[in-house]
Amino acid sequence: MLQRRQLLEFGGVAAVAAAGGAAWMYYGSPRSNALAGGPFRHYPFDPVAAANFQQKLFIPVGSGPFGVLDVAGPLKIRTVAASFPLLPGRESPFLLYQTEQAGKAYQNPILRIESGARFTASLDNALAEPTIIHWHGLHTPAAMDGHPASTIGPGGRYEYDFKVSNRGGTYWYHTHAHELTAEQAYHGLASFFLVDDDDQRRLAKALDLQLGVTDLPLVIQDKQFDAQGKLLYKPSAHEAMMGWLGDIVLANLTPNAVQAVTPRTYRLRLLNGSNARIYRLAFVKGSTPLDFTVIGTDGGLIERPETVTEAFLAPGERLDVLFDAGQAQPGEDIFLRSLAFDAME
Ligand SMILES: [Cu+2]
Repeated sequence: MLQRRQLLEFGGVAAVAAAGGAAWMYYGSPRSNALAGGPFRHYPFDPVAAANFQQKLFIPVGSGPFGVLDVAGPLKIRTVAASFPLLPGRESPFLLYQTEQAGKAYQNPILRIESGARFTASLDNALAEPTIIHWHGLHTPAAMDGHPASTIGPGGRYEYDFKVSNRGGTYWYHTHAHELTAEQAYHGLASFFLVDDDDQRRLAKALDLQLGVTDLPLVIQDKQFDAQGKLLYKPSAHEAMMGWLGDIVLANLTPNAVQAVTPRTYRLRLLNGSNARIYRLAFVKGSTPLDFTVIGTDGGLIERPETVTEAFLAPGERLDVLFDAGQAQPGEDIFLRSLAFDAME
């Protein structure tokens, strides 16, 4: 039962704000470092210390890592072993989905496609181990779903071809390799799959939202690193069953991220891409929780927006929220935090 306290004491993904520009910071705070098995080892990335939020939040652009790719035809996707500097200046082995479109290269692209469109892609496995892609949340025929039984070996290829019948919303894709899903996803094989439709466009127009500027996909993940800053993954038998927890919380692969914001409404597409950690998210100014509005969940936009001051997000779940950064004065910080909770209540 000692394990249980470890979940509870976790405090934050943090965000943000200052003024004319405020800032978002995303941090996690395992107050009891028991979950990392010792004192915090990676100064200056201690997720509890607000002063350490100095890394600019990674925000996707039109190509490159997590670039937004508006699907305009069949894609050739390759899984490759690569490296990525998760902790600044420290390369870590990482697994990536690579693809190209119109002369631009992407790694782990944020795929965006119109509801009702046909999605066609081949997956080439250039890893030394088996893999397969699962389209999380999308309604697909069984053979297109990336079930672990469809796993392909090194050098193998899988062809996907299905109609995107879901309505607009925030979905995602990730590895579903038989018995390797947790480890491969932890090492990078996951990204967003955004479905657009008229409702989404009306919302964006009404609120003047722009993907990558004021409409921000935000994947939250906890990870552990070794002394060299390389990703650490070696669950004990118990952890293999209960889930591997990290002691650094990354927002869009950025540790202790901060983002300047202006006093206006932002849409955040929150995705819990962690292996096992549940977050109880709140936007906090000082010790005051601020209002935010839930507009969508795993199935797309909800019937009626709901204003709340906190929300739970379990692994794999998405939450589309609107947050008014005007709740902070110029120069003030707002933190997106994960509050402590008792998982057994
Ligand atoms: Cu999934």
